[in-house]
Amino acid sequence: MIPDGLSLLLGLIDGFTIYGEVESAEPYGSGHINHTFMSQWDQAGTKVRYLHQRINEKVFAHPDEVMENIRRVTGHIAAKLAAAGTPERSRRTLTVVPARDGKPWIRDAGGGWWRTYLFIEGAHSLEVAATPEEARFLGKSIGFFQKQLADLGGERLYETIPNFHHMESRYRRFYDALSKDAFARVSKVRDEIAFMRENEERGSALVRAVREGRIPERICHNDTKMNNILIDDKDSQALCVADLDTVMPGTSLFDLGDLIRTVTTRAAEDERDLSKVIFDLSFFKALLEGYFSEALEFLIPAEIALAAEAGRNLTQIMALRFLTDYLEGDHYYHIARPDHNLDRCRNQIALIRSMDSQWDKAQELIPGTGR
Ligand code: ADP
Ligand code: GN1
Ligand code: MG
Repeated sequence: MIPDGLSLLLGLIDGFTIYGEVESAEPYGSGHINHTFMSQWDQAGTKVRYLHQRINEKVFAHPDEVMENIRRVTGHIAAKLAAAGTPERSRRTLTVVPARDGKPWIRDAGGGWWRTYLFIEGAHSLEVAATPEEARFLGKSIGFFQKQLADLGGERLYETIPNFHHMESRYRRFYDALSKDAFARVSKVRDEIAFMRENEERGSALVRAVREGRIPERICHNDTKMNNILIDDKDSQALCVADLDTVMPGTSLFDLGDLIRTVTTRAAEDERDLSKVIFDLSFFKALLEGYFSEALEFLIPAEIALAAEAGRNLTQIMALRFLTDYLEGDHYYHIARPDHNLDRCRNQIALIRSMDSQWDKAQELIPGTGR
């Protein structure tokens, strides 16, 4: 029998540089990609928790490169926080707990890759934003994150997932899944396929802007959906940007776009009642204000001008990826029910339609467009 994730973890957990005795360990969080666990330890009478993850190797072909990026990025942010005298620094960036051999991972018996972080206590994440104020601080936290990494020196970071937000290559894969129709699902999704075809040209707006050199490459997070941002229970402000596997070269607009996708509607990403999937201009406005309060100082006008387009673009790429995964038999995203990926795809299409119905008003909220 293949051991489950928890058994694998318990078999190697003592290999991390953690003092004391492990008391319990259990699955944790609602991410779609890695297998995440939380453990509790007794350290001379103090209870301390850790976060452990088995890196998804189907998604990240080179976990050693993922960890090298994370080591550099978290080291850089930690040094900046220290230089600024920021309190509670180990709650404000992820801290990798190395293995006893000094490596930032341990391999399990099946070849899987495990890592450990300090568990950030007294924090939570949101699945949906409830108020414009939340949208504002979520935006600000990503603007600040990008700003902190703007001066990371040394070699270019590894591309942990090549062409991650490259719409044209995502379309190639979609057409491939369509022509194979390996799970006989194409006939069930005619409307969604038509939507994807109609929007293909517009969808490559960001890719074209990069290719033509109109917007610069920057280090960005690439996966800024809101549950990757930890919020302090004490003051309800953003505390720490987590889920750093995809921190790599990209554009500032990938991060802003994914924030817009997840923060500007009060509906969850897999909400099936599409009448609830509404793009809310007041959330969009607050999100932009928060993000630009940090990012305006380093962005160029061409990036700022594409802000609304970025939100539409990242929503479209997610609709396309959910649909492709559905056609390919749901092998990428964790699903909790049949048709989960199709529900997610329909939800994202509904969000794009809602954005489109308020497009001119959204554009007017972008700095420099004559409010
Ligand atoms: P996935 O790649 O599967 O999305 P994440 O790295 O996002 O996995 O982790 C899953 C969830 O666990 C996150 O959404 C976040 O809320 C929480 N989390 C991640 N890292 C920590 C940490 N160091 N301390 C506390 N909670 C964390
Ligand atoms: C995945 O890892 P997680 O759950 O935070 C995905 C993102 C998608 C998101 C959609 C590495 O994010 O690109 O936007 O699901 N991450 C990866 O919910 O593919
Ligand atoms: Mg995550």
